[in-house]
Parts: sequence; C-alpha cells; structure tokens
Amino acid sequence: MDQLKQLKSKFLGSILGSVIGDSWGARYEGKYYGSFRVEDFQLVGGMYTDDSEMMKGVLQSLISNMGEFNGSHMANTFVKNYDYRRGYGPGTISVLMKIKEGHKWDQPAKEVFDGTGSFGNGAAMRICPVGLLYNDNLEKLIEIADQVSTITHTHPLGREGAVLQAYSVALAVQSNPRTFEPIDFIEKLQSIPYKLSSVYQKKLEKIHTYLISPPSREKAIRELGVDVAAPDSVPIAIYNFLNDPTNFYEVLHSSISCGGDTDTIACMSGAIAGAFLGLEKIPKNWLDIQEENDLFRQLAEELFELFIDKKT
Ligand code: F2R
Ligand code: MG
Ligand code: MG
Repeated sequence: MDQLKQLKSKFLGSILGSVIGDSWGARYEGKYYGSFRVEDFQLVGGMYTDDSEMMKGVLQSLISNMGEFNGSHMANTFVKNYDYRRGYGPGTISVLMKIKEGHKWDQPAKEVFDGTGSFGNGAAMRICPVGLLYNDNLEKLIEIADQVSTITHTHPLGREGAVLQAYSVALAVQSNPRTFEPIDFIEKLQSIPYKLSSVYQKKLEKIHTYLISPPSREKAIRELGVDVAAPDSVPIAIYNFLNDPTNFYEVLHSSISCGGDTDTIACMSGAIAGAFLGLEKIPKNWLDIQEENDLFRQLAEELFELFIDKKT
C-alpha cells in the first residue's frame, strides 16, 4: 500500500475503531470486572452512544471550519446533534441545555460542579479527530484539543485527558506496526510538551512499569482506574492498546472486559488502535453492522482530505 493510502486507512480506522469500541462497550457500561462475559460485537450490535455523537460534532465542525476551532459553531453542532437517548453525562447535558437556551458557548462549562468544571472523560472520548488532523503539528494539536474540551470540560483534569488522548492518536498515526516498540510510545507520551498533573504523570509511569513487568489484570484496573473521570479512564485505554497493539479485537475486548466505563474506554482505545493499524484490520462484518458507518466513513474521508489540503 502506498503511503497516502496507508495514511487514509489510519484516519478511517481511527474514527470507525472509536465508534465500534463505543458501540460494543455500551452494553456493559457500569458493570464490574469479572461479573460479566463480553459477547461478540455481532450479537451486541452497533448502536453508538454520546461518545460517538459528540465526536461526530467535532468532525462536522472542524470540517466546516477548514480544520480550525470555532467554539460557537462546535458548541451549536453538539446541541443540534444532541439525542438524550445516547446516554450523556449530567454535566454535559446541563452545559448543552444552557447553550441551547442562548448562553454564550464558553460560559456554562465553567459553572458545572459548583464552578469547578467537569473532569469527566467526555472531552477525551470525542477528541480523536483533533489527534488525526494535527498528527504532524503537535503544538497545534495541544492547543485545539484544549479548546475543543473547554466547551463542556474546563477542569484541568478533563482537558488534560483530552490532550493526552489526542496525542496518543497522533503518535499511533505516526507509528509503523512493523517496527513498533510500546516502550518508545509511552516514553514519547511521558515527554509530551504540555504540563500534565501528577495524577497523569504517575499513571503513565505505572504503564511504563507494566510494559516491562506485566501486572495482573486486577492490579492494572485497581491502579489505573476504569471510571468516568478522565484520569481514571484515559490511562487504561492507552495501556489496553499498548498491551497488545497489533490485535484490534483484543484491544477492544480487554477494554470492555475491565468493566466500569466500558463504552468510553473502548472508544478511546479503539481510536488509538485504529489509527495504528488502519481500517483493514477492522473486521468487515463489524463495519457493516455499525450504525451510521457510511456517515462516519464519509466524515473521516473529508477530514483526511482537509489534512492533505492543509499540507499542500
Ligand atoms: N453518562 C453515561 N452513562 C450513564 C448513562 C448510560 C445509560 N446506559 C443510559 O442509556 O442512559 N456515559 C457517558 O458519560 C461519560 C462522559 O461524561 P461527561 O460528558 O464527562 O459528563 P460529566 O457529567 O461532565 O462528567 C461525568 C461524571 O464525572 C463526575 N465529575 C466530573 N467532574 C466533577 C467534579 N468537578 N466534581 C465532582 N464530580 C465530577 C460526575 O460524577 C459526573 O457526572 C461517558 O462515560 C459517556 O459514555
Ligand atoms: Mg457513552
Ligand atoms: Mg461511557
């Protein structure tokens, strides 16, 4: 495959890998590790949740604005797409309802959780298009990922989770599966040119240790976390990818079987694995049953065209 085709396949693989992870994981959200069996994707079906609905909004808005961040446009795209049946977090619902009522796009997020802002993983779960579009410009990636987050998540931990996830997607785009070393990947993440809070630094260090000396699954879940807070879900998504990077099925399966915020952890690990492996490594029969697979594919193609246009 030539280089351009390979790159396009990575864009499509990341977007569709993210949507499939979300859809597969949705059935098990909130269950405890060890208390359930993960059924095949074909049995569970491909209905996506808020994770993909918000990522769709990020894609649509970036594409409409030539890859630039337009806060008002993106916030209103989130509002337009909002379907309560997709299962949104309460902070995000409150922000979107206020924007719908006419509040300025960058105000309501500052007010949730008694004015502390949200540290939920709702910004990280939707950020994959930023990691793809700016995979060759990491300074801009950090700036845009942070801006996209602040529409709903102003707490530093919520924003940092999104930056870390976007950076992981970008590194995965740039990585070659034939020469890949998980240790190099985690060391690059640890030297991200951006100030991460100590909770993230410590968890990245744990992942580094795990790659040298693998822990039990229980220990990884206990130490990294599997819940709705960004610092308790972004790290394990990264770890689940690095644990078996060339096996798309296993990355998603391990992300779901760990329990907790299964749709979101699988959505984030699926975005990284898809960006690493490309669309060809996602089973065709999975793509066929995924809800709105044509629309997500088309948006991923448009994002790729934008990326190429920006380069030339
Ligand atoms: N909401 C869900 N799942 C529950 C409903 C699913 C059910 N199957 C259904 O069909 O209805 N999942 C989605 O929510 C998560 C993303 O949430 P987001 O967008 O970050 O929302 P929020 O409310 O801002 O934050 C989530 C929770 O984190 C805690 N939290 C955040 N900041 C806090 C702060 N400053 N102080 C205290 N707590 C804070 C709160 O518990 C928030 O509710 C994804 O899992 C997505 O799939
Ligand atoms: Mg969800
Ligand atoms: Mg979730």
